[in-house]
Amino acid sequence: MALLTRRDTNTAGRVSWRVVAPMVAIAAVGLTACSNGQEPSSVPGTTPAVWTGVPAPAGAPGSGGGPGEGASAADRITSPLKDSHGDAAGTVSFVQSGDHLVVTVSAHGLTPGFHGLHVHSVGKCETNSVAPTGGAPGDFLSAGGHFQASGHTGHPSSGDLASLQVRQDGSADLMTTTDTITIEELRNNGAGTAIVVHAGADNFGNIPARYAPGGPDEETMKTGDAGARVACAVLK
Ligand SMILES: [Cu+2]
Repeated sequence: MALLTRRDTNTAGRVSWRVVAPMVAIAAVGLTACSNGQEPSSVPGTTPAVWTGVPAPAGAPGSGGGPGEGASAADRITSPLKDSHGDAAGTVSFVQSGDHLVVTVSAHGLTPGFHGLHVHSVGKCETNSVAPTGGAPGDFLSAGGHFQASGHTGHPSSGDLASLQVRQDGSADLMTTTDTITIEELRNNGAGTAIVVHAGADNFGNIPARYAPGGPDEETMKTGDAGARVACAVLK
């Protein structure tokens, strides 16, 4: 039990301790009554964890609440993911935290395994749609190709992100960071932007020369061979 005490030293040099905040003991009794199985501790730094320094960066672990808590609206995008049936499939958030973005994805209803995850260059998430460049329709092809920040042309594309690993129950949670795009670039792109979850894993163009002596082909460089698009969120 935590009691706030004060160290006193009398004129003879003897040290004594006395309780100066008995209310703390009452609060501790209240905690003991909780049924969450956690025991209160008198040791600083143990459960519950408390941020005692400067405010945590927006979106960082320990900043309180969910990612983006504390960030201004200008520094944050939060959008609903939808699947190929048009149903809710989770949420995504992008929070500018100094010189980088904190990207958080929470998804459900997906196939277990790794899924390619990228920012795409058109802010449209339409099922059974045609790509801006034409061709046969497919789910979320309306979102166009991978997003490139102004002046960037290489691979990986600016909007390529760490892959989403889906658990056996179809849900996934990911927090990652990137400094290849900014909130302003996502929000101010002329055609808008979207984040797309692909059906398959992204190989990031990493095809060994023994399989492709001439290097990965154009299709691999475009998509990382991540295949069809299974979930999408417009970023705005
Ligand atoms: Cu993609």
